[in-house]
Amino acid sequence: MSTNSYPLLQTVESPADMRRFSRAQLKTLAAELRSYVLDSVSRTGGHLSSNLGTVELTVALHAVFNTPYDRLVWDVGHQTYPHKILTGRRDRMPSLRQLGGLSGFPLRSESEYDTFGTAHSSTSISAALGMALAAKRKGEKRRAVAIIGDGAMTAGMAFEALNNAGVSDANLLVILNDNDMSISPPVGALNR
Ligand SMILES: Cc1ncc(C[n+]2csc(CCOP(=O)(O)OP(=O)(O)O)c2C)c(N)n1
Repeated sequence: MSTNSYPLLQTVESPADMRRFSRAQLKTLAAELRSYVLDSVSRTGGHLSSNLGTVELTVALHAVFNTPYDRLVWDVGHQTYPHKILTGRRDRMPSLRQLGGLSGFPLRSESEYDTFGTAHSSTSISAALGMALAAKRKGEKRRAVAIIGDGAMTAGMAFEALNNAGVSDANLLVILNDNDMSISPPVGALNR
């Protein structure tokens, strides 16, 4: 992959680099990031559409929050390729899902930006709530953000976590990525 096609993206070794960008530059960064995801996934295979759906969201989250001090918890984790690319793993994308290469999911041993190891769906709110409560007990001002899709949102575990979060005073943000698509078109009453 030629880095010439990604002049702004290639300057981002960690999210702190992009926090200096103007809003217009962040838009350009998102466009380059989208191309980079397309280019790399077309070579390695892997999840494509879910990652195309999180490009702008990932740029926005890393621009607004002070990651890795603030913690992002991606539900399932199949949509974290843009996150991996912006958090120091861009050049390792050709090794995605290969032996010894980058995991296709968040992996705590891979990066301090991967706060919670996933693949199983619907765990993010519960995990982020635990992180938020732990931060509160320790008097730390770090934020916890769960990002969950409309498919993952249909599971009981997500509702247990919401039930618990709603009565806690933890500093937790839950983002619903409601793109009307699960592993296939969504079914059931909640979607409607
Ligand atoms: C417990 C469990 N069941 C099933 C799956 C398979 N699975 C992977 S992604 C996915 C759907 C994800 O849809 P959504 O949460 O809407 O996220 P999107 O892909 O739209 O970002 C499912 C069911 C899983 N990872 N874990």
